[in-house]
Amino acid sequence: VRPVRLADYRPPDYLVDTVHLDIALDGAATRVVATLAVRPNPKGRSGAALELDGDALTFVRAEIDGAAPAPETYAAASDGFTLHRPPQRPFVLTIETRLDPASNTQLMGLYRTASCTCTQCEAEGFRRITYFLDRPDVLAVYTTRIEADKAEAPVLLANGNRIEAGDLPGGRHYAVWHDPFPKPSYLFAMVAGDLAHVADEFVTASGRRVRLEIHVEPGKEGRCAYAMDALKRSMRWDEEAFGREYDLDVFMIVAVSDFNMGAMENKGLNVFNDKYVLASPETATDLDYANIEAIIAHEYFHNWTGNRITCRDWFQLCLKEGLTVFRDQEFSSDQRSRAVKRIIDVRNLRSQQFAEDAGPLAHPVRPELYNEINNFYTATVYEKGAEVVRMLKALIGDAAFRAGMDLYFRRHDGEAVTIEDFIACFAETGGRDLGQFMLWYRQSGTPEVKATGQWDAKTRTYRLELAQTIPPTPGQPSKEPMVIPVRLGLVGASGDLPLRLAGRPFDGIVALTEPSRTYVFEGVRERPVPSLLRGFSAPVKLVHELEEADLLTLFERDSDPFNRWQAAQSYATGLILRAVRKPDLPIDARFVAAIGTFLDDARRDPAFAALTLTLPSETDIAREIGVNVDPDAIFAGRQALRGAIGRALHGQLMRLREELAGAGPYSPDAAGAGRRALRNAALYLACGSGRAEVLAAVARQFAAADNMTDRHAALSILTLSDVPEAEPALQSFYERYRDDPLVIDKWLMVQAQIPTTGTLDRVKRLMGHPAFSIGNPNRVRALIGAFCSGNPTQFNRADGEGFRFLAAVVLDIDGKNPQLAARLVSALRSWRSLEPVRREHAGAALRGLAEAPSLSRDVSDIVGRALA
Ligand code: B3K
Ligand code: ZN
Repeated sequence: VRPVRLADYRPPDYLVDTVHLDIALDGAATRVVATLAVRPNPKGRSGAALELDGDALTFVRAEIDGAAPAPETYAAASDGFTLHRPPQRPFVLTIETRLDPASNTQLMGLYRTASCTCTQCEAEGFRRITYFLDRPDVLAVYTTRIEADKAEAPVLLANGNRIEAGDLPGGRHYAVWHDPFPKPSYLFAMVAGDLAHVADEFVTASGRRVRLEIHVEPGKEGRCAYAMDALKRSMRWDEEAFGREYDLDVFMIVAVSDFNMGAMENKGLNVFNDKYVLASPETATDLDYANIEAIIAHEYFHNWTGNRITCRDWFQLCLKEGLTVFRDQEFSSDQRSRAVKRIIDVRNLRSQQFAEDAGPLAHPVRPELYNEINNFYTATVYEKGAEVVRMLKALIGDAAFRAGMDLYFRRHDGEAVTIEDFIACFAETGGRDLGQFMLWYRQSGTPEVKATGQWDAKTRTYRLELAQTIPPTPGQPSKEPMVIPVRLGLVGASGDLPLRLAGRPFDGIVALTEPSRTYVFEGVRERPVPSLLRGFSAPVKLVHELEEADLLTLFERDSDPFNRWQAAQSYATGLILRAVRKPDLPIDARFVAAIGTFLDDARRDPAFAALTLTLPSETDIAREIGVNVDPDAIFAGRQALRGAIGRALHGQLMRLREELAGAGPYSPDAAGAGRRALRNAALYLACGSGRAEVLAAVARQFAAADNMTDRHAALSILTLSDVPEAEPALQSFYERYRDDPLVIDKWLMVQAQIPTTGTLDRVKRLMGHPAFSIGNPNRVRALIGAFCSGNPTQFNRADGEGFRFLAAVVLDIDGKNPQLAARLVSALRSWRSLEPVRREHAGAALRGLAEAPSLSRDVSDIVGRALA
């Protein structure tokens, strides 16, 4: 395969103004008639052939302006349709194709899921429905007619507003939908099936009434209330925070059970993985609720950032994704606790994106080359992409940022644009040159910022030197210095010291633009502890050697909650690293004592306290170590710290848990969720003591919980602790929820994460369990994904069995669903940082995959880059 390069971008030679799709669902002989109003693009090459994309299509016939073209004037194959000499004026091209949605196991294009027939077109799925200029810079107005058996598919949905519907002979019926907003083909969607729905209404700021519908499998209507509420809050928030109103008469969400990812922002008809719609206290955890809120918001926000203004080409993916993640993060921050949300997002950024950026799959936020675009829906494009927008806001200030967004919406509504177009708006409103800032889009790798400081008592100054380096990454051996916003303060005995920098009051942020720079703060009357990178103001690795006493000062006194949390994490990380290197040394009692003091006050902000009590993960520690990683040693080191805390503080932890016991029924709100998070974090640590009465409390919580959050937390503590109580709990959990696939996913997941040697066999056994299905992405991710990405010791077994298992499963899945298979392989993205024995096994598994015949482009791209 030849890679696609950003540098090769050319405008399309033809444009399509309108699309009429006539889709008659009829089992394996589903008929699609597409009528396209085509015209030469004044910006394209005149006289060029018209080459429409296709993928696995069966061609039936074509017409140009109502007449069949001569056979030698066109070519139709399963992977494309070419008109050799198209008319050099507007013309109407009609093409008929045949499809079989039921045999589409890729879940791209038109496919069958349990309750309906639905579509997924992003990135290149529309070409699996009909021949088209399947690229985001071809915007057309779509009218969709769907015809189906009325008993089988009483509900017929597509983008836009419904303009017509009626019955047909033979028990069939039809509906016609029209979407007045020009859109790229990747935003096309239709759904037909036997669905139930809940409806509501939203009145926009300007007084327009919008009908809201959530369509689900019949019987699941009772689980949509939270999603609907989140949708209405999202709609209001986008009006208030960004001045964006919804633009159609109806907004629909459809929940489906077979879906390759989280959700899809099709215009007016979002299609969701049912996992991110359906929730009830009995079946969903607080985390599920938070994810539903964030993803409902994310897809809704795409209506402006992605749909009304879209990407010129797929290299610009972060234009819509990074920006929309930033927007959904801001939404959740406003709905819940900003500090807590920030910590959760940074934790996720570090564990996913930093890991990606440090390994062979590293790529810039805006890649310059791809073999398979589906492999670029990554943490780098999404999460680092959001960080870049966040830095932009920090650098130019809130007001200029908002003005820049307003300008972007005004200037580019209805267009397909680039990152340069986006950034130009902020250069204008912020009144500054953002040339150097563009490096954030071009340079991959996580910059390292090294800080050294010195206080001078005589001159009352504090000299802070910041130096940046950016590690080499694939294809980018050397880097230029970036612009790095560093929010900071100096903390004294009674909190933040008032500072002056270069003779002026310091506003709390510096922008490092050189390889290194020294800042001299004035008026520093006491020895301060620097609090750097407050709020995680840039996606960098901060290297700042602080004494443990200084970390404690920050933990106790920093005005920035993120850095209070960070100080505790850094301290704990240091202790675990020490335990990994010197397993025989006892754990530092000062840290444990500080946690004890902290517990006295933990009730004030339970959600924050829960995060503080959550020890750095094994993956965090592995990233910190970087080379020759031994996951077993890391596991043992982390357990040593957990054990020390549990043994010293179990009484206090269990009392705190008692005091926080909720009164009244479960509610998924942030306050309740925070309380439960703290109780369960305390229980997990207390359980590290190994004491019988703590274990008994976990087992009681499992049996008596009135909500899934507490029941699931208890089950996961039991399984992680490898105690005899785990098996009966797993058994009873299964019996209770066997008919609820989304809950059974949790059952699969906790088992996949048990950190003991029997787990691989267990996972293999579970693949044969009736609850498992290799064709369903949710089941595969819950069992195999959780094992490979969420069980460091067992996936990375020293005998290599974990890697060989992954390779075998990937080969099996690749034949059916390449996107899903490719996702699984990325569990090996950090293989080079393993110690030599494991590294050898992992490399062999990758090489084995590389040699397999008929590998999909998706998997061979990931494997090829992982081995490069
Ligand atoms: N835009 C979709 C992701 C599509 C992934 C295609 N492989 C969901 C989202 O980011 O909102
Ligand atoms: Zn998105």
